[in-house]
Amino acid sequence: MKNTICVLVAAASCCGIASANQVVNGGFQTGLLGPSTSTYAFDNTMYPPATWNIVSYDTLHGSWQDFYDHTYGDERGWYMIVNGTDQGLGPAWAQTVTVTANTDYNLSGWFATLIQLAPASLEFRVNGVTISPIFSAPNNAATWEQRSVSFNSGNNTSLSIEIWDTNQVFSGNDYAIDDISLEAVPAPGSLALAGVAGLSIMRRRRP
Ligand SMILES: [Ca+2]
Repeated sequence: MKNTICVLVAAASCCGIASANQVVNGGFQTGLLGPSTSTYAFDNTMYPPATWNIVSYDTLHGSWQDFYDHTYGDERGWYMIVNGTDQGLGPAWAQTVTVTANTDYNLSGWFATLIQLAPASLEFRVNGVTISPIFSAPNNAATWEQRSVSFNSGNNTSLSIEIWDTNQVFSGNDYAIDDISLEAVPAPGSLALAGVAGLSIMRRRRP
């Protein structure tokens, strides 16, 4: 039994399955949105609602605070800024990712508020279906905070993972996103290991 456990641990660690982020350019370090998409409009002023841009420090809008990204916290970093929608629309951010079927995943992102006024009410969704309670962007401006949710991939091998804004407030409701991550948890090797460990405990309990 011990030999079996060792093999499973080695297999999990050698392949790096546990730590692979399925989101491409989730830190926006290309300076571009792609391959992610948004149903909002790209805008260089950021004054209209339902707009986005990718910035390094200057958040463009005259009333918003300027600050560095979450990835580096200095001039090397890039992040997405969003002027929240006041009319519904689809996801502010979305990306279609490859997943393993029937696997638990943790979806997370770092969020900041651009102006301390009506913080955005956000949701994580998969294929348009809500998988998280509504969560608020940080109350204070220019402070990065992580939000996350876990879900099971079901029968899917490809999913659209999405961030939706449900606030629909015109004034305020402006936020930033960085370092979006989708990782399998626990690793397939750990799941098998837990199964083996459970079997071992059951056997010990038998008289
Ligand atoms: Ca970044």
